[in-house]
Order: sequence, then C-alpha cells, then structure tokens
Amino acid sequence: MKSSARNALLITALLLLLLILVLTIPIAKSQQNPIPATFLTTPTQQTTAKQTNAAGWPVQTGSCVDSSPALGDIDGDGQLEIVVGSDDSRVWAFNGNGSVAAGWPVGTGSWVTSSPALGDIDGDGQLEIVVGSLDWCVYAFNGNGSTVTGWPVSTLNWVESSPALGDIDGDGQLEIVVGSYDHNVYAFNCPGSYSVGGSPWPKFHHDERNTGLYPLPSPGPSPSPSDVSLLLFVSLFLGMQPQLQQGNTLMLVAAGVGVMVAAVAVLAFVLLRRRIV
Ligand SMILES: [Ca+2]
Ligand SMILES: [Ca+2]
Ligand SMILES: [Ca+2]
Repeated sequence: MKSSARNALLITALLLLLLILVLTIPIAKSQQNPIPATFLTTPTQQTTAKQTNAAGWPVQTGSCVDSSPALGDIDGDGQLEIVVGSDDSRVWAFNGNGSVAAGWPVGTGSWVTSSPALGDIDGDGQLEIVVGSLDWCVYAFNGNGSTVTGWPVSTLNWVESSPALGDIDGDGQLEIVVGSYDHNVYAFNCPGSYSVGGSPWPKFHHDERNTGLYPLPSPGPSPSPSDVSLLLFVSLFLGMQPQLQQGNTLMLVAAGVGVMVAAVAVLAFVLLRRRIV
C-alpha cells in the first residue's frame, strides 16, 4: 500500500476516534451525576400544584397536623393513599380524591406529630404503616386500619420522631429505627424481608434527599459509552437513526455524529481509491 493511502487511512481512523470521544465524554459525565427519577416532574405539574388545590382537597382532621404525609398503596387497589398523623391523637389515611380510606382514622393515646413510614414489616407482601405517638408508643397498622400483631411497643417517653425502615444489620430482615424523648434511639426487629420495593416510603419525606416525592417509574438504564459507539457504527453502516434512552437531544446528537462519520468515511474511501487506481 502506498504511503499516501496509509496516511489517508490513518487520518480517517483519527477522525473517527475524535468524533467518538466528543460524543462519549459528555455521556460519561452525565452518568457520574445521574438525575434522580424522582426529580423528573414537569414545570407544568409543579406550577399547577402551587396555584390550586387538587379536587377534593384540602381535607380536615380533628386538630393541627404537624406530621408530614406519607404516600403508598396501602390497600392494594393500585391507587395511592395519603397517610398522616394529627394532633387529634389519630392517624388518618385518605384516598387520592380526599375521601377517608376505609378503616381510617385509627386512634392512639396522644398526639401524632410523628410522620408515618410505609413498608412491609411482616413479610406478607402488604404495606403496613409505622408511626410514633406522644403516648410513648410506636404503632404499626395494616392497610385496613387494624393493628399489626405485636404492636404497639412502648418507649419511656414521647415519640415525636419519625420511624425509618431499613436493614441496618445486613441480615436481610427489616428493622424499624425511631427516637424517643427518653433520650434513646430504638431499633426494633421485624420478620419482614427488606427490599426497596417492599418499603416505598421508608422514612420521613421518603428518601435520603427528603424530596417527599413518590418514586416515578424508572426511565431505564443509561446507555454506556461502548453502547453509544456501537450504535454509531450501526447507524453508519445501516443508515439507521440510533435509539437511545436519554431524550431527543442525545438522539439528535448521536444521529448527527453518525452522519458526519459516514461522510468522512465516504470521503476517505474515495480519496483512497483514487490513490490506489
Ligand atoms: Ca390504594
Ligand atoms: Ca406486610
Ligand atoms: Ca436487618
């Protein structure tokens, strides 16, 4: 092969490498700081929530509401309920339209300033509601408002704290962690196996960032740089637009770079052929 042909091939390879790097570096950076699925709400949804009440809301309890609401499908009907404590000494559960859920509210011995946590604490596949009360006790209720066997459990003073659910000792079983005005932090064993899906609202304000947002369906895994490179070459040789899961912008960038790569390759091929012939 002539030196000019080798040079053309080398230049083409370098151009291809440069284009792939230009595409994959921003994607690699985005994977280092992924946007949580829970933040993916539209500006329209946020604006509407601030300006007007949802149909059926607000709803009344019997006193002040210091507790923060927790969301979950506590009755298994596929719709979210809203669970919250009240200073009327009760725990309330509302349907999405503001009506009181069947079996609720349920009483405790004093104000419920604690915020509920929702999880499957007994391993039966159904959600339970765990919440503290100023009657010194931690309560656990089934989705229909009945009390879970073995609960409530008592501390030595008010339980203003909000329970947190998780496997704190790595044994695959759930623990309930909660503080008390008696200066202690308690961790109660539960028979339920721990899983993220089994505890959709495991703590105050839902998650470690205290977003208070119920998780949206996952957008799916982000494409790796190698996947993107492969898609580019597929688009180059088959003339297809690559389908990625990071939105239209990335799709357009990938398609544009694919076209550029194809153009460079064709140009290099023509130049090389002229040299050889
Ligand atoms: Ca429901
Ligand atoms: Ca359960
Ligand atoms: Ca555990």
